[in-house]
Amino acid sequence: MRRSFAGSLTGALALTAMAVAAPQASGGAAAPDGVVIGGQPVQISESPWVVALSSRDRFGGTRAGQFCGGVLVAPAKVLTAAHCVSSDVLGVPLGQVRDLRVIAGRSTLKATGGREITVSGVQLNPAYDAKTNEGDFALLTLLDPLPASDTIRVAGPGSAAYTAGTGAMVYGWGDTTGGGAYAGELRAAPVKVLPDSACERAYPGRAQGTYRPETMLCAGDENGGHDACQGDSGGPLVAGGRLIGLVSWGSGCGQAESPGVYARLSAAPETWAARS
Ligand code: 4AZ
Repeated sequence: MRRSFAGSLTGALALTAMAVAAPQASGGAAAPDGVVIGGQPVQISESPWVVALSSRDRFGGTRAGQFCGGVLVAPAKVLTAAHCVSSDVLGVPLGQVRDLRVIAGRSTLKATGGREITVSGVQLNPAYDAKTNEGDFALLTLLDPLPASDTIRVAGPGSAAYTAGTGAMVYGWGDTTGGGAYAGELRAAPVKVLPDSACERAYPGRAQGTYRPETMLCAGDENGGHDACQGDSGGPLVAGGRLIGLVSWGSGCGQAESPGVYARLSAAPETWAARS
């Protein structure tokens, strides 16, 4: 049983360690069909703005050190979740992680294509609250820029893309089952922006965390089966060709009554990404 952020972060770390160890012990487990939950493999060339956050030092080499997702919003700027660079996730303070990198242009983590670029700076959203997970944004600066054509634009605050009922896609290399089966290839799952009331009902506070519509976005599948999961955090939720959310938190994965909670891009610091 997984709780929201604080509990799930510890879980994410433990599950990541398991996922790293398991293929070595078994000689390579087949990846179940899922993800992200209920997704399909996608080519990175079709969504070049999806990147993986990596530290082999902290997470081992089996999955190229992948532990979160991110999104290229400018040639040398990657948006991710603030909680992804917390010591809860990293196991040590950020300053002690010597090999924090972004992997771009690679669908299959263990392949050698694309580029691995050193993260030269990390800015936390000044409004991020680690207790409530409000404003779950961090901006990474890359040592070397990527092509401008690989970036994605952010939906402006007034955009219809944030409206309940909008179809969206969530991308990641995370758990495909909710049981610690991590995807070796980038996957994407179709979800819908849900009314804030769906997440307010699911996460009224107390043990599950609290949904705050000003800074969070509710998305998923009313019938369950399509969702983000552990390891997808920081990755993109895209609607109408624009970034609308970052995978942030939730209770379990793919359950109809517990939708995914995303950091709402309209609440990100204004100077962090080009909006249109
Ligand atoms: C996590 O812990 C996590 N089902 C991410 C997304 C969701 C749940 C947990 C949403 O990274």
